[in-house]
Amino acid sequence: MLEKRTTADPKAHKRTQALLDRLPKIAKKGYAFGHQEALTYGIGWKNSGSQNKSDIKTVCGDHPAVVGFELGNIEKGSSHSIDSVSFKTMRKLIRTIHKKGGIVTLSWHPDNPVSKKDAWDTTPAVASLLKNGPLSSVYRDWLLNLAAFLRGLKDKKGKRIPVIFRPFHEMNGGWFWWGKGHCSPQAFIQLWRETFQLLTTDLKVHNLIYCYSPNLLVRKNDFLKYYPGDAYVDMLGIDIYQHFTTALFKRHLKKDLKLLRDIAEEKNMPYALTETGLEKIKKKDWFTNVLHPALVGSGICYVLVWRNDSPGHHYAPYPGHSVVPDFTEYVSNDKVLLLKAVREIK
Ligand code: BMA
Repeated sequence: MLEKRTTADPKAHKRTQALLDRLPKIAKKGYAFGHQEALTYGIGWKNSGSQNKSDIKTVCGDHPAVVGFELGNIEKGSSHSIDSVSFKTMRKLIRTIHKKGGIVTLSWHPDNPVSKKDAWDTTPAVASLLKNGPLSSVYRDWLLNLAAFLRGLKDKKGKRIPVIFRPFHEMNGGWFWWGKGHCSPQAFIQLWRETFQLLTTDLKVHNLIYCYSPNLLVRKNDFLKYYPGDAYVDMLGIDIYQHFTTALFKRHLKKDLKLLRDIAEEKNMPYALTETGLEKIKKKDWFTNVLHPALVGSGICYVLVWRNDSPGHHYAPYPGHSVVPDFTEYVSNDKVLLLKAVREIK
């Protein structure tokens, strides 16, 4: 990034702007390593809020620098997320990470408001949520609940904690109700813009860095197909998982990270690999020989691997995992920044 970028939210708190300014500084030193729900739970344990634990720390001595949390269910005013995490605990852990100098990113898989099934139910719903749509008041109520949580993210002194907010992600894929084939790009863009307006103007939420984050690209021009505009976005991301061969994954990373870089540089925005992973990490040199070579020098400010839910669904090592030696070597690389390294970058 060549020059300072101002937050999309004109009333963003100073600390929000400071977080946005910090991201390119991180990218200059390497890239931050992130893990979804790192402190919330891991394989065989769950945090009630007071533990200073993550699978990553147990394995290598330091927490990830970026920690993701899932907000799905917050819109309904529920006490627990779709992954059964208490929002009270989540709030505590967000405060913990922030205090330690780490960065928080929030994903959101809201239920389908029409069918009332989960986010993966693709009954068309976006148009109904828009202003003048039949469910616009339902959506306002959702955002009221979301905003109450976001505004409630405060440190001990009562100052708001800035976070990276990544709503309606992977919209160029067809698996969520806000995704490709279930709404028009125009309706998606309208939903994003209205969400931004409601959160910033009506609900006075000013601690968000807005991250636009499609999935792996199929065609070159796909990235900006659902893009709401520079006035509504602070940073760019992309989600790329290894679902098939290593060779294919490497090709995807190379091509898409280059494309992401070109677009982000043109917009003067920081950018990240906002989700990645190889489920169960059965490849013993995945971190050192697959992930790192693709990321080093790519200009991203962070990478985030998905959650450690269970032995059958996890993306980061835990004690006893066959990838632990490789991961330990990976994080010893001075371009891979864990919490202690990132807290020094202010
Ligand atoms: C998905 C899976 C789901 C989970 C969701 C939100 O990728 O891990 O099991 O509910 O993310 O965290």
